[in-house]
Amino acid sequence: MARKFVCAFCVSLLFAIAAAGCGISGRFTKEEPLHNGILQDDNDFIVVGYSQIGSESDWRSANTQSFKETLTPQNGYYLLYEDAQQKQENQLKSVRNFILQEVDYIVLDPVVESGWDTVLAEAKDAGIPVIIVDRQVVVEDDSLYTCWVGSNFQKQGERAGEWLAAYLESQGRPDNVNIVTVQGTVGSTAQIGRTKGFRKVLSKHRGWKMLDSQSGEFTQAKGQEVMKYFLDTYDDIDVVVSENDNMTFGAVEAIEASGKTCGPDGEMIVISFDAVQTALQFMADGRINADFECNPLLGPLVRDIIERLQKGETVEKYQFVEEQYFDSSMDLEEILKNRVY
Ligand code: GYE
Repeated sequence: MARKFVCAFCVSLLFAIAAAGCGISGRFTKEEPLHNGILQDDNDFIVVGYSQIGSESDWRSANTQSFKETLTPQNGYYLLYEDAQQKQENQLKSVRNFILQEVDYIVLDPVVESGWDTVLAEAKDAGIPVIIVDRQVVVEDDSLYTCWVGSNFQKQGERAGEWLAAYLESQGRPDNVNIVTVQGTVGSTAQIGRTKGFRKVLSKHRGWKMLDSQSGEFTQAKGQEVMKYFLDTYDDIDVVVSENDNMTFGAVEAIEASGKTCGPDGEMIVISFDAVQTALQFMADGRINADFECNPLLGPLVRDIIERLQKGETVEKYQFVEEQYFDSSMDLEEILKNRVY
């Protein structure tokens, strides 16, 4: 299925490098597609160009791994993987390279929502279906991409707000709290949705005051920096909403370094998003209160979409994944035993 260009040279070269590195030799089947460094029959492979945002978080690593484990030669795929290091300009370059290489499908996880119209129109003109994953794009013409699969970020934010309201009540605490938000990459769907969802609940509580919101770019180092600034600036923070786990790790470190405490027995309530293993461990250790899951395992869903498209079937334009939440009242040791990311 792969088109002429990518295959002959790049793919065989990359396989040759991989084969040399693994010490593979002899005759290759579809499972081992090389013979003397030459791809046997590139028509056997569906070539997917995958433009990933970066490697800024544990969530992102689990997401990348999910694609790399699923779109394998054994499953009939050749994956061209590009890490954009959180820069849209890098993603635009990757997508254009995929178009030049005449890949069969493009999978795009867009760092921010805007600025994709031109490049997606180029993909459409080249006849290459684009599957958007995780974050979304906002374009004038929705037919520029085939479909999207990912999380309902606004729902995550709303659930976080509702959890806070119920928690304050269960603790007999007054509905009178000062909140700060460590936001994700501004303009990304994960930031927009989580912020909007939480603010929707906030607007219903007169006693909730949002003291400040600043971006920690979804990274631990920036999360720590932003939290340190909040702690230096405000001495009456009751609740920290951190829009992903890695920023939360940094924020908790900043809180503890300042001599303050957080978590169910601490002075500050900490709410996080993603629910990766390390965060649930933080929760089990009493350092954060609640975490709203974001499922990174999108590889198999995209494989399913591609397989349906290959058969000429139509796919739903938007597919949301199922998610739950965790808080410190749960049996976290038990949950951690089965947690895969
Ligand atoms: O929450 C964060 C990551 O887009 C859902 O990006 C994703 C977010 C996730 O870096 O950890």
